[in-house]
Amino acid sequence: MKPDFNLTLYLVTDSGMVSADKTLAQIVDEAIQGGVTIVQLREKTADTGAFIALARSLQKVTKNYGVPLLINDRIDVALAIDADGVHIGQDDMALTEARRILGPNKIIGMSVQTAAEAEAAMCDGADYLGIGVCFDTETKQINTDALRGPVGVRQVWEHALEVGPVRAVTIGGVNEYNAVHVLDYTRSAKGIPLEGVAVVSAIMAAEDPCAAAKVLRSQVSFAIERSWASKQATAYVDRSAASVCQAAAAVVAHVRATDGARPLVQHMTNVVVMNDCANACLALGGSPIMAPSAEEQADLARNVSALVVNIGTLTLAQIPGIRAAMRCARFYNTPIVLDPVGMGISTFRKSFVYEILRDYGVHVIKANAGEVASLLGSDEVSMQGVDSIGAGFSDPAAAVSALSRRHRCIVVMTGRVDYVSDGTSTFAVRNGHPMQACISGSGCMVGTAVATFIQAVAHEDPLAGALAGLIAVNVAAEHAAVSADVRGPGTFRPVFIDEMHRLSDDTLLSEMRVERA
Ligand code: 3NM
Repeated sequence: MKPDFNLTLYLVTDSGMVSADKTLAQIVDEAIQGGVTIVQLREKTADTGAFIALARSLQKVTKNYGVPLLINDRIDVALAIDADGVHIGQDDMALTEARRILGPNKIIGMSVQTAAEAEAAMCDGADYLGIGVCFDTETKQINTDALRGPVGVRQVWEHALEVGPVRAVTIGGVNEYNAVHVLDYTRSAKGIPLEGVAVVSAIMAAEDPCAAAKVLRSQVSFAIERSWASKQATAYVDRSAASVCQAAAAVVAHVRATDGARPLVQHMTNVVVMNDCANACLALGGSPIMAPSAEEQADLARNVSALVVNIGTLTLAQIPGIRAAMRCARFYNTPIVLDPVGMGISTFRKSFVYEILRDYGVHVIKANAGEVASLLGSDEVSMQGVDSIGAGFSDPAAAVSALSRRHRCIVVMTGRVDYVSDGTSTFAVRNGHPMQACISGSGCMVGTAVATFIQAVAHEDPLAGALAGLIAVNVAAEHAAVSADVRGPGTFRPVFIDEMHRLSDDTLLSEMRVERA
C-alpha cells in the first residue's frame, strides 16, 4: 500500500544551510516537532555513498515520527534505503520510468511550472505536484521565465483541477510572511486551496527550525481553515442586500460600542490627507497612527488592527516602510486596505502596486473607477491626475467583481454610485453626497473607514466590514451636506467629521441605500 501523506508543510532539505553545530538529521527532527508533515532529501552534489548515508540518517528520524521521506531525483538512493518515494523534476528520469522501477506503492511527486507540465505529470500518474517557482528565491538558480508568482501558480492549479483529482503544493520563496497570501491567492475560482506549501530556507536557514515550522504550520492551517476565502467564511455565498446591510450595521455598532478599546489603524498614507484621515478614524471610533518608517513596523505590528496603504504621494523613500508594514501585517493576519491613488498616472505607481499585490496581497482594494480600470488593464475610464473623469464603466458591477476575483479580495469602488464586491456578491451603494467630490481626501477617508470597521470581521465577513466603512462615511456626508452650518466645501469638511462622530447606530440601517448589482 502506498503510505498516506500530508502535504500541509513540506520541508525540502539543503545541507548547504546547515550550521556547523548541527546535523541535517537534527534540523529535520526539530522541524518535524514544529509541524513539518513530509520531508524531501535534496542533495545536488553529494556522492552516491554519502547520499545514501545521509538518507539513512534522516530516515531514522522521519520513521520515528511516521512522516514520509522522499528522495529528490535519485531513484537508486530511494531504492537503496526503501524510502517512501521520490520527487522528480522535468529534467530528471521520466515519471513513467520511475513508476516502473519503484512500483505502485511509492509516492512520486513532480515539479511543474506550466499547465501543460501539470497535465502531463497527472496523466503519467504523479501523486502530487510541486508548482513553482512561486517567488524569486536564492535557494535554487532559476530562469526568470519560470517565475510564476501567485497568479501564475493559480493558473497551473486551476488547469490541474480541470484535468482531474490532484494534490499540490507551491514552492519558491514561500515563508511565514507570505504563506497565507499565497494560499488565499492561489485558490481556484471555486475556492479550492492548494494542500500546503513547500519550503527550503524558511526552515533550513532559520535559527530555530522548530519555531519556524510551528509558525508556518499555523499560518498554513489559518489559510486553509479560517481565512476569509475559506469555505467556512462568506466569500462563496451569494447574499441579499438586506442580509449584508444588517451585518454591516452590526459591525458599525460593534466597533463604536467597544469604548476604551479602539482599533489601532496604521496608515501608510499620503501627505495631502493625513490629517483628515486621522480625524475621520477618530470620529468613527478608531485610533489612528501614521508611522511611516520601516524600522518601527515590527514593534508596532502586534497591536495594529488594520493597515491602510495609500500611494497618493508615493516616493521611493516610502517604499521600504510600506513593504515592512505589509510584511508584518501578513504575519499577524491583519487586514490590509490598499488605496492605489492615481496608479494610472505613472509607471512608478503602477509597478509598485502590481509588486505589492503579488508579494503580499491585500484584503480590500478601495479605488475610484480610473484606478479600477488601471488595475484591470482597461482603457474604458480616463483619469485626470488622481481623479476619474467621464462616464465610467458601462458595467461597473462586472468590473469590480472581475477585479475582486482576480485579486481574491474585496473591492470598493467609489464614484457617484459606489460598488462593493467580494467576487460572488456585488452591491451598488447609493448613499453619499456630491459635496464629497468637492473636498480632497474624501476617497481616502473611505479607505480609513473601511479599515476601521473591517478589522472587526476581516476573516469572517469582510464584505460587511467594507460596506460598514463605506456606508458610515457616506451617511455622514449626507447629514453634513444638509447642515445649516455648511456653505461650501470649506465648511463641509469639518461638519463631515462632526457627522462621522455623531453617527447613530439606531438609524443607520434604515438610511442604507444598497441594492444588488
Ligand atoms: N524547487 P526556498 S524552487 C528546491 O520550483 C526548489 O521546483 C523549486 O527554496 C521549484 O523555499 C526551489 O528557500 C527552492 O525559496 C525553494
